[in-house]
Amino acid sequence: MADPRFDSSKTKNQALIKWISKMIKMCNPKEVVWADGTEEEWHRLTSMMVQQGTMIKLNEQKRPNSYLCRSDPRDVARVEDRTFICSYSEDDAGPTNNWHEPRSMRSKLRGLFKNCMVGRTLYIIPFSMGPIGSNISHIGVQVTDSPYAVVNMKIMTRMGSKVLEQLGEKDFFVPCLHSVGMPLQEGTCDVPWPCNPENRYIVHFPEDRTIVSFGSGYGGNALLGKKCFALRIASCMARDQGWMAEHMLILGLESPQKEKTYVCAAFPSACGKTNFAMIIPPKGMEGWKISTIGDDIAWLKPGKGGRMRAINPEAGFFGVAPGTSKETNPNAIESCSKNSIFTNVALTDEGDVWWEGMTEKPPAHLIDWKGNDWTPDSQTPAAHPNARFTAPASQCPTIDDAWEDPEGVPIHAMIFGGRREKDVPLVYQSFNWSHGVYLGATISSEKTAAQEGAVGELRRDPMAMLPFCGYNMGDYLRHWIIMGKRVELAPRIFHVNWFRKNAEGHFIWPGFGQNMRVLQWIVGRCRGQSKSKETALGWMPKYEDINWEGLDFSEEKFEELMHFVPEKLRLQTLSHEELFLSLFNHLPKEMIFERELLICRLCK
Ligand code: O2Y
Ligand code: MN
Repeated sequence: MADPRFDSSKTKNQALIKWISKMIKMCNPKEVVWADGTEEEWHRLTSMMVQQGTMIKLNEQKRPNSYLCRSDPRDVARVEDRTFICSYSEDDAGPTNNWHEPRSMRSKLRGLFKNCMVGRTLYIIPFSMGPIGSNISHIGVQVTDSPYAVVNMKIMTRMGSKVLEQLGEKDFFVPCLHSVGMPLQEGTCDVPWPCNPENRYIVHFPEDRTIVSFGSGYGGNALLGKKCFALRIASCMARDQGWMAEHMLILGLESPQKEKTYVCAAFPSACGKTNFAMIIPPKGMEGWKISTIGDDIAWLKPGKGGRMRAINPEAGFFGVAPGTSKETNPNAIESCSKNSIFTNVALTDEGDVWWEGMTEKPPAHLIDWKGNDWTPDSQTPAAHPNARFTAPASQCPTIDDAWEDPEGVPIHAMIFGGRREKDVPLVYQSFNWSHGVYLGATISSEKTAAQEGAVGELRRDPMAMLPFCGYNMGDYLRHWIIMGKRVELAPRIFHVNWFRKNAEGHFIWPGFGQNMRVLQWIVGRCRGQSKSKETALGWMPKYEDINWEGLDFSEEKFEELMHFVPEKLRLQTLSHEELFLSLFNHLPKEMIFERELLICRLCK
């Protein structure tokens, strides 16, 4: 017997009907609603959340059609120690993932989900990661009791009836089950941000391609299309199906001669990825135009022209607010100027938003992210450091004309970035694909005071995928090696480091828009137009190989920026051993050979 709460006539996909019916029976919600992503739904749900105290409508004149949410202070970020990969074998998850045996995990989750939506509405969100109909895109269906997740998913994905049409009767979808984990018993009042911090589980079943998330309403824990699907599950699908799911931004560069080049780039967190995706050409490079495809995730598949073709599986930005300003990233500021959701930022007396770094001088009075009065004398930040804006990518002034092209854009270069104050030069190019994979596999950042461990200690984060690869990192690196052979024209691979400091502790490189000069050299290398010299690390630009028009940067400073001490790097190279040893029986031999070759090149 069909559940009377569920209108199954919306789809003919029997697998979907069966799964949803099962979820309804288990979660036992008060009602079931298909989410369609329409404007009518947006207004209905945002009005409801304003009434319930979950959202505050911002000043319509200053921030049209936009809302502020304050989360429970215990629910403010992804929770890596509560994130699990439940593959059949522990070896398949590998030593860098939190593995849990799948049967006992399912049983645990069944217990948590039993009646977890009592008194709440269960929303069904059919969504497409990537342009609907693209052969690089994939479909998911999220079941959730969080209206906050529904309206964020409207911005971050393509959702609604068009997706159901695309799914058809038989097509495959990724089931994504989510609950805030706080049933609403009759007669009890709801809280503005329901969650269950004591029982958080962000769980992935790679073989079944399913995701289950319990207890958190925040970001990557609740918007399941993002890290859970587009990276952890998609990385497994990509391995099995011959494509790549990467934690990479995608941007386009058009030369003054109107030649367009697309690049992908991976950076560890806190390296200004969104700023780089929307970079503004500096003085002296006005003839260059940049365009944005995506700021966080790239799906790449061998395609037309013998190149990797990339799409951004997302439709919006879930950007870190603090530090974003008209000076650091005017395009991000414009992107969230309307139709946006702000989470854990501060509220101004005029009904607009504010966060640290938005303006040089903070307003005299604010309501902080916890709902308390705040003045510049307050001892705590007005916005949480992980406060976010959710904004439609279509509102980005630099959005690329081809950002929704179902064929994807052809990728000429891949860039891996590290955050290194010492030792590592501004830019160098790998000698070939397997050397490039080695560069990506060994990117590292010095730990900051905000991270666990000693300040300055190196944190290795292969391809910036450590928290996001759904399977064994060794197999993942092997997959990279294989994919380079699947295309005639594999992307050229580069390593950059914007963060080098001098003896006085000042950044040597100005960064931000000036990074365009490095991008110009990279484009030139891909097109056989830029010169370079061979070094032990790879191909490097000489001073005269970089375009310095409009920037006063001496050759002496450039030498300081590019200098490296072979002996020091050789010792650091030996420290790659630790990660490589942990992956030993899965690691492709190319990684060992590349390391040995590098050590030989670094020897006198
Ligand atoms: O804390 C969260 O849930 C967000 S994490 C995030 C969001 C947007 C882009 N990247 C990330 C990340 O952790 O890499
Ligand atoms: Mn990210």
